[in-house]
Amino acid sequence: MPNEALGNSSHWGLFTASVESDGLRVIPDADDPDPSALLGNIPASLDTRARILHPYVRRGWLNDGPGAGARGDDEFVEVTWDHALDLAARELERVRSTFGNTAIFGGSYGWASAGRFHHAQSQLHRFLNCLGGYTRSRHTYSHGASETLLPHVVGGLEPLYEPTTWQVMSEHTELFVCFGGIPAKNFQINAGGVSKHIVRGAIDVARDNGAEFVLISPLADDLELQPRDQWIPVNPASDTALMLALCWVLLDEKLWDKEFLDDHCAGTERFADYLCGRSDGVVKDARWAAQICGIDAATITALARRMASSRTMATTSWSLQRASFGEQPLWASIALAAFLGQIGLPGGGFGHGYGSTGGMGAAKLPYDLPTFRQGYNPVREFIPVARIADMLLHPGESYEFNGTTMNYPDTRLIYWAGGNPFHHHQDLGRLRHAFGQPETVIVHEPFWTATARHADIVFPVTTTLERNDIGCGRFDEAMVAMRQIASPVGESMNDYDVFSHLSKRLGVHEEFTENLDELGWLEKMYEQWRAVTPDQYRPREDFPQFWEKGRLDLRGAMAGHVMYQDFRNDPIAHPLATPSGLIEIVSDTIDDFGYDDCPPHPAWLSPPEVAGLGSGRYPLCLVANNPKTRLHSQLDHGAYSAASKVQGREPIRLHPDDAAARSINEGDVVLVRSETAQMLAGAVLDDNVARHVAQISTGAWYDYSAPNVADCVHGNPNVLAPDVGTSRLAEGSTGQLVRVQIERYDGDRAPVVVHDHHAWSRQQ
Ligand SMILES: Nc1nc2c(c(=O)[nH]1)N[C@H]1C(S)=C(S)[C@@H](COP(=O)(O)OP(=O)(O)OC[C@H]3O[C@@H](n4cnc5c(=O)[nH]c(N)nc54)[C@H](O)[C@@H]3O)O[C@H]1N2
Ligand SMILES: Nc1nc2c(c(=O)[nH]1)N[C@H]1C(S)=C(S)[C@@H](COP(=O)(O)OP(=O)(O)OC[C@H]3O[C@@H](n4cnc5c(=O)[nH]c(N)nc54)[C@H](O)[C@@H]3O)O[C@H]1N2
Ligand SMILES: [Mo]
Repeated sequence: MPNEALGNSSHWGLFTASVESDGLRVIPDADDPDPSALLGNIPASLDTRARILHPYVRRGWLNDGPGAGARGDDEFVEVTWDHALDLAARELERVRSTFGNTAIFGGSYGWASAGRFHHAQSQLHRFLNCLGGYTRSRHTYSHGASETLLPHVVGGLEPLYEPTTWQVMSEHTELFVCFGGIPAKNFQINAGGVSKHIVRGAIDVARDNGAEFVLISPLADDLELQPRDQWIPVNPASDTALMLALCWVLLDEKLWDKEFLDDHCAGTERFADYLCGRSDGVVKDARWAAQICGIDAATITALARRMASSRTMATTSWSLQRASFGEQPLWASIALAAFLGQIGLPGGGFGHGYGSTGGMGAAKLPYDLPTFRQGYNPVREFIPVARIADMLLHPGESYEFNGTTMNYPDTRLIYWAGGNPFHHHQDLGRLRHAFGQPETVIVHEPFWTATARHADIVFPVTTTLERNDIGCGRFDEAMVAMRQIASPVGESMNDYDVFSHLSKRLGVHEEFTENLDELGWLEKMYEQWRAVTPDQYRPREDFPQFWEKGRLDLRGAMAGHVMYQDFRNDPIAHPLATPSGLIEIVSDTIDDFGYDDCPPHPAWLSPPEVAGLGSGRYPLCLVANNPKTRLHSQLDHGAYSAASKVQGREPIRLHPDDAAARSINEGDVVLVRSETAQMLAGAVLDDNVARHVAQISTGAWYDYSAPNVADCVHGNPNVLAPDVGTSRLAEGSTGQLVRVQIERYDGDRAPVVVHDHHAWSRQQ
């Protein structure tokens, strides 16, 4: 390959890279005002210790057939591509003809890599659709509770996909009240790419225009605090109580916008009865919330008054709903914003996920992007995404989801490409057991992740550095040529080529490939997109010109968008798509479901994550949030991620007083125990962490090489987190919070071997 610097894109930004004698050199894009430090992980893409270099088949499966042996603990046998492809094709054919396409689980949730063509899930889904379909998964780990709840309350997903923009807020918002913050670590990222990181700059402009920020979070660094800001440490999983009390103050002091509530909302009276204790005998006043939230009543009252006297944006991070009864804080925040009556005003109302990604609040393009079509999936079966282990362990059993009684399908074959369930799912011990159930597991991965280690057939695939693609995110104003920089590592192939080979063996080659190669597809996707893009925005450049130029600026982004403006101005002419056409503070639909874990209006249900905080066997609440130094588990072995580790383990932050009470010093290895499992981590003392709270990022690769020492010796918090849904309404993931105890660990020092496949194999 040439060693000139070529353009590329990642979920955390544009860069150019070149292969130098001492490794890959990565340079952030010159036009990015705030490039991400995560680019420092990219050279590790080519690290052969972590890469899968050949196709492999698990010994037990190869010798004794589907289902045999111990998935995850068995050794792998290197095979030729032809052999591996023959085995996979035969097995797919056997499962589909014997059990039907429903028996193939192809949900394959995960972020994969940037790039419109080599998007691993699209590749897999198109391939499986050519074969007659697959059982899919619905919604996300990011905001599964929101995706189910929002249509009931506001009639759609506008808060997630078309929120009021930063441009509007930086001009108009006087007070940002940020539940869960606007974490700078998170707005580095946007799915599909982010050519310009604009959020930090937008916050600066808002501040210059006089905006003030109130951070409500157990962690002080969920916002880059300035002297005028206020940090209100809150007990994890208690925000709903706080929001209810804020509503109560607004009601009690008649600061609520009665007119807005009357004209735009359904159920205010019943909700007010609940706030005042008329329905359950408990007044949700500031004193009540103070005990639950760990905030004094005067602070709550003062905050409510301040919110009522300012143009206020109340935003909840997605993390709030990734916990037990995760529907409640989001719903309560909408009720709170409705009480304030600023929904639909520029810079007022509620937001959900500002800062959760770099795209949230960036201007959206009013047209689609080039797409690799997935085709039609005739299989109707699906699961809410986080019910994967339940599905595998309980085939045929019924469960509730969003008002429907559903049955888990009987999975015989799992096919995963572009995700890492042994990163993203909860209770990984249970997931290992669940992955032991089906007859066959096929995984495409560049790296020896725990998911690859739980496969029977492992196909080594390329990273973006080793292929050509088109890069563009949905809130992005640039489309870039992602040019191949390096030769495929080992024997790895593009996902597309693996599926092309399989489709030939299965008789659907033409349907899957349309007889096009990589560049042929890029040209087709680009030209199809150009043809349907509205005239005024259509780029002049044809594909060869675009490819030569390397970059297009996309036009038309809706920088001045205000969410629900039309509805606010005229709710009769522009009703919401809810049964009442209004914001449903009370939902009769949800009422009819009769779920005690998701009542018909926002309610305090006392999540186990916060009940009895500071006492009992698991006195601490561990915040297992998204990582600062990587994207999920991706490139955990990269330089930037590796530099954060403590004695090679994932850092866990504790308040100095909580550490002192446990004789834990900075840099100690600690044992973290939950009801579910135990793991090792490396202690960091930090008073940015509230009392009785600890924090560890997700994404340390699951290292189960020394089960006599701990379930994970590296620090993947998903070994600890219980595998329960938010509620029967959404069945969303609850991985954000888990109750733990932490102690200094002076025992056997099992090394972390997970990033080096040779070291791992020796350990087995
Ligand atoms: N406890 C806890 N758990 C959580 C969360 C939490 O807050 N707390 N957050 C959750 C959230 S919001 C999310 S979105 C999930 C994220 O979960 P995932 O999206 O599953 O995590 P990633 O590490 O991004 O996994 C992507 C995988 O795809 C691989 N990959 C990259 N490019 C390619 C490619 O081109 N082809 C193929 N075949 N593979 C590729 C990568 O190597 C990586 O292993 O985690 C969830 N898990
Ligand atoms: N660097 C980086 N950025 C990322 C990602 C990544 O892996 N790395 N992942 C991306 C993805 S897929 C997603 S979905 C988003 C996730 O976006 P979020 O879900 O918003 O992100 P998290 O970091 O999990 O949580 C944000 C903060 O919420 C706070 N928090 C947790 N529980 C509570 C609570 O009960 N109450 C209050 N008030 N605060 C609480 C925590 O202190 C935490 O730091 O991030 C995206 N951005
Ligand atoms: Mo996510």
